[in-house]
Amino acid sequence: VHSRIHSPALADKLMTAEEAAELIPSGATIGMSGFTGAGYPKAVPQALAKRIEAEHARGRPFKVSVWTGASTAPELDGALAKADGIEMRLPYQSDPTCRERINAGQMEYIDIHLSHVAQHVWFGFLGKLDVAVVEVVGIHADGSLIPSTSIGNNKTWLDQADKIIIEVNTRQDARLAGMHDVYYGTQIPPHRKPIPILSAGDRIGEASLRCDPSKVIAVVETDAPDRNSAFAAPDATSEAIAGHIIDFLGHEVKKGRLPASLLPLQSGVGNVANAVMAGLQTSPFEEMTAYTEVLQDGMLNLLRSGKLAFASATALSLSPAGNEAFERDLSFYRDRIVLRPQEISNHPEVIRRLGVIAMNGLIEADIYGNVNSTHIGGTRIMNGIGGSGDFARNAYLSFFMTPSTAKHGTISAIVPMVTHVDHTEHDVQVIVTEQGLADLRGLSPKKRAGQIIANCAHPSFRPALSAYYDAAMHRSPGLHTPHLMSEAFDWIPNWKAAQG
Ligand code: 0RQ
Repeated sequence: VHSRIHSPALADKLMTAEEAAELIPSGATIGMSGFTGAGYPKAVPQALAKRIEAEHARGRPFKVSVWTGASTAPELDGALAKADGIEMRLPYQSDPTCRERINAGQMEYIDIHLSHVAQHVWFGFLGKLDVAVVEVVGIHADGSLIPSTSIGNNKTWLDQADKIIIEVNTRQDARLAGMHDVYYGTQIPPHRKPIPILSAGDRIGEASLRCDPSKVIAVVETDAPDRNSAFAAPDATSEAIAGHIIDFLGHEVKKGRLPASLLPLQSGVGNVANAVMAGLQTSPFEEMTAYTEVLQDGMLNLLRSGKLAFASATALSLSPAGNEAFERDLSFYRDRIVLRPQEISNHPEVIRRLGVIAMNGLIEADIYGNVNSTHIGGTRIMNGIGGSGDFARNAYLSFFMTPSTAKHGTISAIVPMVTHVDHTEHDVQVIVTEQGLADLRGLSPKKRAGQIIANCAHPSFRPALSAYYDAAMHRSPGLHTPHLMSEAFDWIPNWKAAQG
């Protein structure tokens, strides 16, 4: 009956999600599985949200802190946020209810680099982890766990938590077993050793997650699919962005600065990133590889067509159609995809060694190349920095891409000074919009401003940006990074539009 649970000791711990949720006390810090809508627990968080609502109805306070890999889904972040059950949340999230509560000051949120999360827990920086709630696709006879469609921070949660709740999801394909590579060689300083990944496909660890059975307090069976959000078909804007990036990569190959098969690709979340991958389908590059954190439909199609030889990630993030295609040809993809813990998929050492080509989205960039990926109007969080900082700083080449305007052309993505900085001018090499591409390598701040305004800003905002820059050249006290501090933020209609 319990065909996925081969450990009798753990089969004995089977119970309902409601019974498992009863074992989580108010005030607990919970490490949940889940990364960009893949491999998150489907039942226990919802049962916990119901319990929290019931406690609140009785006038009793009940909140938990939630750590994850990255964003999850309405069944986890959404349900717990709606129940007003989250005291503190980290790291990346993209749930509308969470966002609303964080921005209303009702929920604490800590936005940290995805590669930092596990090590900060190991260092003791974040305090104690009480419970791990982790989705798996099966349990081996020895109690080790077959990971699901993401690994994220699961290794750390299982090792560090006092207690463990396992969700065995029978809807996830059992053939995922063997696709994972869980590295147990990470130490904390001063005992660290090099991480022996020399190419994107190297396997350095174990196929399953170790789990101390004596810590397991509940096993719950589930049968629900991942969130699997659909992607928008590439539109003219994202196709133009993809076109500029592909032309630029071709140029770099011609100049001898990139090999013909490029270097391992990293691609961020969202429609634009997906469209760039779709654009690579008709590019001249062959035998490409990917060393990334999320693997979206675009990359899956590149694997299928043979353009991409191999992809390393920590999570799948597929549309329903993408997931169907994945499961249909799982034996094909198994040989071409490896899923790793996010501390490895996003590890600065490996990203720097492999020479990753990073491509991430932005909310606004300023004329000197500082990038804001997370805040609207300087005060309201959108999602979080995710892995973009891990990749941008350590990449061989770091692209940031965006439509040149937001909100139907009323807001310029290019501004005099970003209202929040996630990626400093030192970590941003190429900015791309549908208007064009600014190659900032080797340019001083003033030269960068010229490129960004001329190539990336929308024509309707270019005159105002140039006027700001010219005024700053006349009146700025310093002329290394010319600015008018009292005017930098009241320059365009951005402010008013962003308050809406
Ligand atoms: O909101 O849909 O309500 O209009 O922001 O913007 O243009 O749809 O772009 O989905 O690629 O997201 C930076 C948020 C871009 C994303 C960000 C509004 C805009 C829209 C989304 P609406 P788009 P995308 C790997 C890497 C950080 C993490 C990261 C992100 C919404 O890429 O979260 O890179 N990145 N991780 O209208 C007001 C502006 C705006 C604006 C955009 N200037 N002012 N609103 N918007 N610009 C993955 C992980 O780490 C897990």
